[in-house]
Amino acid sequence: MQTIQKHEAPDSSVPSLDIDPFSDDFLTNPYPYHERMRDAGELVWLESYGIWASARHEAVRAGLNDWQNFISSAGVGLANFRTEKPFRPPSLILEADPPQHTRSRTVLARILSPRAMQQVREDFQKEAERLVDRLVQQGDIDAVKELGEVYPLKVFPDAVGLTEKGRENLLLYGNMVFNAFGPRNHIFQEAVERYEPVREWVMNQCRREELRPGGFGDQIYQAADAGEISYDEAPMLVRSFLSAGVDTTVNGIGNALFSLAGHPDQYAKLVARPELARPAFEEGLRYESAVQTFFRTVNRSVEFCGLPLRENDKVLFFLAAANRDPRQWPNPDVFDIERKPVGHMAFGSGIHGCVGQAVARLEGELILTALAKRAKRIEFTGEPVRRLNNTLRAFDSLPMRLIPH
Ligand code: HEM
Ligand code: OVM
Repeated sequence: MQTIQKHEAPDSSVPSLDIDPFSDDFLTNPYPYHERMRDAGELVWLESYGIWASARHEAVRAGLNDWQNFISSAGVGLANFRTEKPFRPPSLILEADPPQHTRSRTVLARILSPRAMQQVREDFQKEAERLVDRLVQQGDIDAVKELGEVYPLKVFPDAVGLTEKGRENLLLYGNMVFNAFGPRNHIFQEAVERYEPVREWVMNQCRREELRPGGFGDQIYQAADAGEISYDEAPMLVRSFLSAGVDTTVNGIGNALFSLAGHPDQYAKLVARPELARPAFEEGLRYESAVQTFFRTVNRSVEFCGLPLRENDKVLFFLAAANRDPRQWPNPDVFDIERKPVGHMAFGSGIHGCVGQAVARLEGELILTALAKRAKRIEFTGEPVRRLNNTLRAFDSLPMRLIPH
């Protein structure tokens, strides 16, 4: 089969924009660019990489739900695995289509089911309370280094069944994997400079001998024992947990703390009603989406949003732009923890919609509840410092003061 790289729009009537969605400027403040893309049309052509971009809520939802035409097995980043070498062996769930995807998904979805969440909830809650107790006593904290990173890096690897030693590798690995969905720009290059030792550590943790019996990781091997998946597939699915399970919640929590500290009226509402913690975390994900984008690859010629897409075209779906589409949300740029943003795209949609979302929500709920019960106010004490990532909306540092009740 001959595959041809296409870098031209199909014809001159296509709305075309000269925007680089992976430039420092775009990643620092994506929102004005999101608006330009949404207003230019349901589907627009980005000349910078010769790709389609979808930034309206309705189109993002429709595209992500059409897995037959918009496939994942050719990669969910800029690279087309049919013509370019993947950054790492493809994920058996994220970068797979049915029937492989279905097999992997069935196993991971059971391990991360609501029932499983009931079983880990107590441990996750104790850790949240212990950590926030200590940080509120401390008062001045870096909400990224001391809270956003510390909590997920404790509870999730504990639940997977990893050893304590070397867990910081998970943050480096996630940062690399999410950068690798973008182009090979300076952000990617700087992140992967020390890839090899991190990759080696992560792959070693995926071996059954390294995983505590009964933990989420070992349960993947139990699925292999039962014949649901092969023993070759098991370590790769543990790798999925270690790739997607930490940086996402680190930044989900970090972004929620950023939004709450920047909107003291909303934090006050949370203090008055700590039961708003879960919807507040959800609104945080809508308002500052931790995962900003994912790609799909066009499987065969298809019309989408009235435009002709060709086999192998790449489509970039802007989850974060969909989450602020005024066609979908009243006052989308207002952070309102009582909004209950049903239908947001921060976890994706359709067959690939985040399989770990119950874990993410549990962590977010428990951290925000613990904080609301212990700190009457949270205030910035310095400038937030962003960490640019080709896919994640992230911070390196959030200097904050936690003021006790
Ligand atoms: C899939 C976001 C937490 C594991 C996804 C997708 C998104 C996403 C947008 C869809 C990918 C696509 O459509 O191609 C997030 C966010 C999180 C989070 C914003 C935290 C706030 C987690 C956690 C895990 C996890 C805690 C735990 C293991 C996965 C996996 C997939 C996935 C394995 C692939 C699912 C599939 O392809 O069927 N996530 N995620 N995620 N997520 Fe999450
Ligand atoms: C995986 C994987 C990696 C990164 C992200 C993700 C958001 C999944 O290896 O399966 O989902």
